[in-house]
Amino acid sequence: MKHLIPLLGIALGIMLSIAAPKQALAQKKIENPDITINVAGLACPFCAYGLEKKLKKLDGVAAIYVNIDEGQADIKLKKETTLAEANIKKAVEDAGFTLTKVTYANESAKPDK
Ligand SMILES: [Cu+2]
Repeated sequence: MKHLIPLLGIALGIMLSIAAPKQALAQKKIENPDITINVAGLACPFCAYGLEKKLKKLDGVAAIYVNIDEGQADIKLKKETTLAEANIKKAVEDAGFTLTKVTYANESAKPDK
């Protein structure tokens, strides 16, 4: 009976490891992202998926592309919207990671203040 729980854990792990990379692969690379962020702690497709989910909830976000190898995420915003660094930071931290850098590729994505 004692070994049943680890076994269940392994079975669940296998199921998730099959499902998660598919999620990650389903991501579409973003052409000309408005913002690129560097995130510390991204290790696997689960991380990428969790981060993507949090970032997508931010107002104005149209698309996210997480690159695990580079430790980066590209953000595409909806037209005529801006996204403050503080909001990005909060979403990244809520997902369990550390924001190390924010690069606004498109200055119009940056709020005035
Ligand atoms: Cu992970």
